[in-house]
Amino acid sequence: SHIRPVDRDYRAGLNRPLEAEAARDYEFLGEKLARRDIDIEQVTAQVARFSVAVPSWGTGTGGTRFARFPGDGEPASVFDRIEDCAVINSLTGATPTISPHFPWDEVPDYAALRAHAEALGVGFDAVNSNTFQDHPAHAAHPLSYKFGSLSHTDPAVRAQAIAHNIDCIRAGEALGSKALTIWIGDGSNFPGQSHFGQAFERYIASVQQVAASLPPDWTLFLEHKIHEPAFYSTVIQDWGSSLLAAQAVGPQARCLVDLGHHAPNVNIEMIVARLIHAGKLAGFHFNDSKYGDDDLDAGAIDPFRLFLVFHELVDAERAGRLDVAPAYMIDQSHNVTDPIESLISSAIEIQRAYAQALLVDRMALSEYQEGNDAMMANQVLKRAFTTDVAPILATARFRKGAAIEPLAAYRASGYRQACAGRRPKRAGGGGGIV
Ligand code: LRH
Ligand code: MN
Ligand code: MN
Repeated sequence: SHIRPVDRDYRAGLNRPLEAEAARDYEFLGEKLARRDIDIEQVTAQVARFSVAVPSWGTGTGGTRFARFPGDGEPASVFDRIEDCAVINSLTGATPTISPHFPWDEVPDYAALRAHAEALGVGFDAVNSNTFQDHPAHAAHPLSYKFGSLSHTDPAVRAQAIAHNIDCIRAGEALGSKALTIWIGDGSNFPGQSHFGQAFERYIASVQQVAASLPPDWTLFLEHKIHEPAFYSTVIQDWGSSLLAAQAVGPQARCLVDLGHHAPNVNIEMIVARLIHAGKLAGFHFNDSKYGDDDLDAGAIDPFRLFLVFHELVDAERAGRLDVAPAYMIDQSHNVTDPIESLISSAIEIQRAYAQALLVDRMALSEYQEGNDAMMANQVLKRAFTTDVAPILATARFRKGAAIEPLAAYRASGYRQACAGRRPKRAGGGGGIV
């Protein structure tokens, strides 16, 4: 390939001087884990199978509503975004799919886009609809979403939003996707502005119409978020509303957990456990946050929480309580870093949390829980979390021909500089994800 990081030989060349040390670190960790009755090869095999989708919208520099500071060589089209994803996947070996967002991703020719992705070794994950802003340039959206979309008081706006979601399903079918993620910004800014019950019922009725257009092997992911853009009330503000809606819509609808979409201090890992109990967990939008929907890099602020989420998932999986494999996606806004570097690092952090969760001594934990030994139960988790699993991640990457050190390999490749030469510079200014 003309894209250096996508070239297997190029990566092999960068790996060569690192191989011996990586092997020694791996062997040493293997001995230590063996003393804990853990077979490192089993862990590495599971880690190697782990993957997380990259958001197409995360490949460009994000921004806040105050400003956006674009970098050089940003992707200008969905074709460029696919190339960036291929770079991330080639280096990490952990991100074989991209999650598109419509109409942000403008696709002139679906078959051509699919072929472009396949040639670069990537495929498509859940498609995302966008009825949280107006699209004046698009003939399919003549009406405004200022006062909502799927829950709008005006049936014509609801019909437009429903039609857009169905269009997204059709687009996803053309790309080989199997899920549609719906997040709406619908809500209110003033007490009294909106009738809570009626808005929720309108939302459910709309989503039922979208669901009626789903192919049988598709899943509908309903994503909740506590607030923003609405600041007084939000129609799908929490996992309770999401679960009620998913239950009303039927078996194809499930609840997606974006880690940034909860009130401060909420116990997200427990929400995960509850959704598993209900058989309604769809998957995740991974990111990290300090205050709200910050969309910071996964694991950057609170890696322990990320670990605790995976602990619940591994626990449920081992107990045979996961009816379907959760969908893992990243959803971040990269404002001060090269988005490719953030996505590489985030994919690794997510994989790290999974690897750590695989090390939890579940038999011991369960005994301490039964015996109400709070201290030792916590120690079991801490022991797994504090194990340095980096050699497992590096070995999993090396064995599949990815990079032992992805970030260093990315920088050495000069990929961004090469992009700067061939991609147009994009405008800065305020606001928005694109
Ligand atoms: C909303 C959200 C949702 C959108 C994405 C751009 O905050 O998390 O997933 O589709 O951001
Ligand atoms: Mn999200
Ligand atoms: Mn969000």
